Amino acid sequence: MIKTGVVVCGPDGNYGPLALLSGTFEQKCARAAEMGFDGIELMVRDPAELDWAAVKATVDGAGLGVPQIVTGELFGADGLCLATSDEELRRRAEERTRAVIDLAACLGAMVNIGRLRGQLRFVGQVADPWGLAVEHLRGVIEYASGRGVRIAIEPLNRYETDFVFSAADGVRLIKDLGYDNVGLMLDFFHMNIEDASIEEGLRVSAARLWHIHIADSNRLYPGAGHIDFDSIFATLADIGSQGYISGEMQPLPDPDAAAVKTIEFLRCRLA
Ligand code: LER
Ligand code: MN
Repeated sequence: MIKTGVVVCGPDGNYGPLALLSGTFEQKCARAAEMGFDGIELMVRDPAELDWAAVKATVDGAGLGVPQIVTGELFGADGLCLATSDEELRRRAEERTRAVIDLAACLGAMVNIGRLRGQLRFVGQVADPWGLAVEHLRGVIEYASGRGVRIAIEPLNRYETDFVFSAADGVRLIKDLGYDNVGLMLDFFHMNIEDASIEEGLRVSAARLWHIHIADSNRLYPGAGHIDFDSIFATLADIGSQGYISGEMQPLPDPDAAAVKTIEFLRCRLA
């Protein structure tokens, strides 16, 4: 069964351009529950800024699951990344990522790694930059494994990263990493740019597809752009996809209206 989620910024601020819902974190969680979402996807920067027990009490009190912690703002807001030749930056990125993994263990969530993975151009002039980037990811993945936390690699479009663009690239990275606690999350916005066929991308990754971000081609709420969701949802049903489909998009026309449009869209597609 597919559940519905929405990306929400944690109580430590309103950073990151792709979170939905308005008000305090408590109000956002209440709104998500009222709208009918099964869970919220927590956008974080620094877990040390959060009262973990209060976050857990808020989501539990609203009856919401937390399928994933989204980590893009560790890079976007604080410039942290794992694949880099800058040893000090990588040390700080690993330290912050371990804290996110600890928070995820507390909330029973996965941790996504998109822009946080760094870039091949950051690892310097080496014979095998992909291989070195893979090595730079191992430390936090092994830490997550020891904490019983799953890591979901997110392919991103070419304007946000320089490796792992398509679902097939994501499958290759998971295979090269070789850990059971590493899977794939796919984002329809990025797939619309990078995958020759979104349906084929879903099929090739089905065995390790753990989570989906939904937005339309213009990164607005689903239905506002030109993606053919009829065919995509037929494919999801055909491959027996489980997990969450979580709205991650521009908060337009406003953060609440975008969430309402998303849950209405998902409710009729998943009925
Ligand atoms: C994160 O989930 C994502 O999709 C990125 O585009 C954020 O920059
Ligand atoms: Mn995404």
